[in-house]
Amino acid sequence: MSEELTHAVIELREEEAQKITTQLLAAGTNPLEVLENCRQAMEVIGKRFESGEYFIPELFLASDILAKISVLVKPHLQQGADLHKFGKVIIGTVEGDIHDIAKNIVAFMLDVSGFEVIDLGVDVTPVKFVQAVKETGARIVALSGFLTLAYDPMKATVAALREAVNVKVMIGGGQVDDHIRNYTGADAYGKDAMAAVTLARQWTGA
Ligand code: B12
Repeated sequence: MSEELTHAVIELREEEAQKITTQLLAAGTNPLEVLENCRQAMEVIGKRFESGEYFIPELFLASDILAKISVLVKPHLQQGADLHKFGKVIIGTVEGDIHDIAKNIVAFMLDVSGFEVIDLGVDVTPVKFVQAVKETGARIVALSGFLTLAYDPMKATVAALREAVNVKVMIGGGQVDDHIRNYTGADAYGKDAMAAVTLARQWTGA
């Protein structure tokens, strides 16, 4: 059944994907498993894009399907969770980059793990990150970026934050790794949404 979900997402069958998700959740499937199916589907979709089988409209449709599945999954992950008790996290895709599927998954996992997430969206300038920290008093900033061209804006954002406020900064997305973390001066790099949650928990003692 859960492979059927992966398949429906890969084939961009929106209604079927939502129907299977509802059935899986009603049958007590672990919501994290549902998200893992979506991640696997995105991996295949990414490969199809790279091989020229899928184009940009297909990627937008995939992103829309994932957003709808997230809405269905959210109440199941939040059961019993004490909402937003662990503090605020500011998240955004850095300047010049508009990839947000992964950023939305990270924001979603932080949210359902008890953090108050302030999502600044995509193509976010260093100044906007600094302003948001000042306005909200958040102690953690999460930067996402998929383009090689995003590394310099990440570095500039970390520098602007260091100069103006006292926050922990994590980065992730695409080819980001520990070398890029070193280059940008961020405190940590996380390979996926669960790594983001683990880091935020460590930094807040949650
Ligand atoms: C979907 C996609 C798009 C969609 C984005 C839709 C959207 N709303 O996000 C669209 C069509 C808009 C797009 C546009 C472009 N894209 Co594009 N895109 C992709 C694709 C196929 C998938 C990326 C994705 O969403 N993966 C799904 C997520 C869920 O995967 P994930 O990485 O496992 O996610 C986890 C981690 O990244 C991590 N994470 C992410 N952020 C963070 C942050 C923190 C703090 C932490 C801890 C963790 C973390 O957690 C996530 C969840 O577990 C990739 C190819 C690929 N295979 O990756 C190319 C890719 C990233 N794109 C690429 C390019 C070049 C572009 C364009 C420039 C194309 C063009 N010529 O117009 C434009 C960019 C425009 C811009 N200014 O940004 C290149 C980048 C190459 C490079 N080295 O720079 C890639 C690699 C494709 C390729 N091989 O050429 N793209």
